[in-house]
Amino acid sequence: MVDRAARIALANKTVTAIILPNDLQEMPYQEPPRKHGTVHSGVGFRPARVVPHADDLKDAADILNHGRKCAILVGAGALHATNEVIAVADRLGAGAAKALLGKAALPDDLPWVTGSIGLLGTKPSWDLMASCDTLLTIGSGFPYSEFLPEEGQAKAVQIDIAPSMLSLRYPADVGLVGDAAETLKALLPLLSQKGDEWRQEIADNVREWWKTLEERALAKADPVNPQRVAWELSSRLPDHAIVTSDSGSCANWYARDLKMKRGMMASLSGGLASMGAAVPYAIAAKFAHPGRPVIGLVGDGAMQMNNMAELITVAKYWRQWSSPTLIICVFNNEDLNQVTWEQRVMEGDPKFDASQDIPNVPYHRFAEMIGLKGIYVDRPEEVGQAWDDALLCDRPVVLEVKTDPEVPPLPPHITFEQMQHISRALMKGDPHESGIVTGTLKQLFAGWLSGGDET
Ligand SMILES: Cc1cc2nc3c(=O)[nH]c(=O)nc-3n(C[C@H](O)[C@H](O)[C@H](O)COP(=O)(O)OP(=O)(O)OC[C@H]3O[C@@H](n4cnc5c(N)ncnc54)[C@H](O)[C@@H]3O)c2cc1C
Ligand SMILES: Cc1ncc(C[n+]2csc(CCOP(=O)(O)OP(=O)(O)O)c2C)c(N)n1
Ligand SMILES: [Mg+2]
Repeated sequence: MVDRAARIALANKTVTAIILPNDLQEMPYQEPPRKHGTVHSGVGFRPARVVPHADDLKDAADILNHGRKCAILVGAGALHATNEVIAVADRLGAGAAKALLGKAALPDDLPWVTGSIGLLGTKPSWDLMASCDTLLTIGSGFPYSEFLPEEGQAKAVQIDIAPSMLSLRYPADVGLVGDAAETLKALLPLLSQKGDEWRQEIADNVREWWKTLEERALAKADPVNPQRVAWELSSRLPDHAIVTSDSGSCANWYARDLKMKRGMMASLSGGLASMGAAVPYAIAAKFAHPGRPVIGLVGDGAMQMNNMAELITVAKYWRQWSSPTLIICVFNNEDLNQVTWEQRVMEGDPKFDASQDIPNVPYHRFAEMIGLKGIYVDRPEEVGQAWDDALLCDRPVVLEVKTDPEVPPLPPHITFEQMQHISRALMKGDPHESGIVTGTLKQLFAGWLSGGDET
C-alpha cells in the first residue's frame, strides 16, 4: 500500500492518502505469500517520457507556422520547461502570458512576457489575447476563458500531459498529449522563424504597463499603499527566492507587481483559492529548500484565521534551516478587503462593515513574543528599508504593514457593468466613500473614463 501510494504520488504529482487501521500497525511484518490477490511491492520509479506522435506534431507546427500573431499561455505544467518555452516563443515571435500557478515558468525581464492573466492579470496579457490569431497553451488549466481569445478568433494548439485537460477552456485545433519540455523540444525543428513586428508591439505594451504599475504603487494612500509593498519587494527579491501568497487582496499585488527572475519559485492556493495557505506553503518551502529565502504575503484576515498559529510552527523549526530567511509580510487593513471590493464591483453593494471589518491585531508583537523578529511600518517611505532589514535579519521576520483598504484590487480593464455596480455601491452610501473617491480608484478608471478599456 505504501509503495503504491508513493508511486501514485510521484507519477500523478498528487497527494495520496493511506489509511491504516490501528491494529494493522501493531501486527508483525510478513512477506506476502505467492498466491492470488496478494499485494507486492518493488523499488524505484522511472517516469515515462511522454511525447506526441510525429504526425500530430506536424499538424501542430502547420498551425503555428501559419499564424502571424502568436500568443502563448504557460502554466504550472511548463515550470520545468523555461528554456524550451523561450526557444519556441523566439522562433514564433510570440508573446507569452502566465497563468498564476505558472508565474515562475518565465522570467518577467523578457520584454515579450506580459505577466499574469485574468482578473489578477495585466493589460498587456489582455491585449495579447484580444489581438492574437494563434494560441499555444502549454501546461495550463487557467479557468477564466473570458480572458482568452474569442472562439473562432484564434487557431489553437494545446500541450498538456493530461488528455482530460485538452480543449477544456478553449477548443484546440490540435491537442497534444505530452510533457511540456519534451514536446516543445520535438516541435522546435518543425517551426519556421517569424519576424519581430508583432513582438515589438507586445514589448511596447509591456514597457508602458510596468510604468503604469509603478505609478499606481507610488500613488498616495492612507497610510501605506498595499501595491507599494509588493513593488518595493520586487526589486529586492533575492535570486532563488521562493514567494507564497494568501488569497486576499495581496494575491493581486503578488500576481501583477512581483517580477519573477529565473530560478525563483512562487505559489498560492490556485484551484481552491482557499485563505490560509501562505504561511503553511512558506514553511513547506523552507523544509524543501532550507537554504533559500522564502517570503509569504498574507492578509490580516488570513493571519487571524490560521496563519498566526502557523508562526508557532516556524518558531519551533527555524533553527534547523540552513538559512533563517523567512519573511511573512502582513497587510494589516482591518478588512476582508478582497471580498469587500468583490461585493462593490460584482454586486453593487456598499461595504458592509458588520461582516467585513476585522480587529486590529499587533502581528509584529505576536512575532516578538514567540522569538521571531517583528517589524511594523505605517509610513510609505519606510517600506523599502523594512524589506532590506527583514532580508538581512538573522531569524524569521513578521513584517506588518498598515495598508489602505481603499486601494482597489481590481482587474486591469473594467467592464461597463462593473463600473455601473461601483457607482451604485457609492450611491447607496458606502461608509468609506470619501476615501474611495479621492483615492486611487480615480487613477484606475482614468483609462476607462477617457474612453479606454471597455470589454
Ligand atoms: C484570489 C485568487 C485569485 C485568482 N485569480 C487568478 C487570475 O486572475 N488569473 C490566474 O491565472 N489565476 C488566478 N487564480 C488561480 C486560478 O484559480 C488557477 O489555479 C490558475 O490559473 C491555474 O494555473 P495553471 O494553469 O498554471 O495551473 P493548473 O490549473 O494546475 O494547470 C497546470 C496544467 O499543466 C498540466 N501539466 C502538469 N505537468 C505537465 C507536464 N509535465 N507537461 C505538460 N503539462 C503538464 C496539468 O495537467 C494541468 O492541466 C486565482 C487564485 C486566487 C487564490
Ligand atoms: C477559507 C476561505 N474563506 C473565505 C474565502 C473568501 N475570501 C477570499 S479573500 C477574503 C478576504 C481576505 O481578507 P484578508 O486576509 O484580510 O486579506 P485582504 O483581502 O484584506 O487583503 C475572503 C473572505 C476564502 N477564499 N477562503
Ligand atoms: Mg485584510
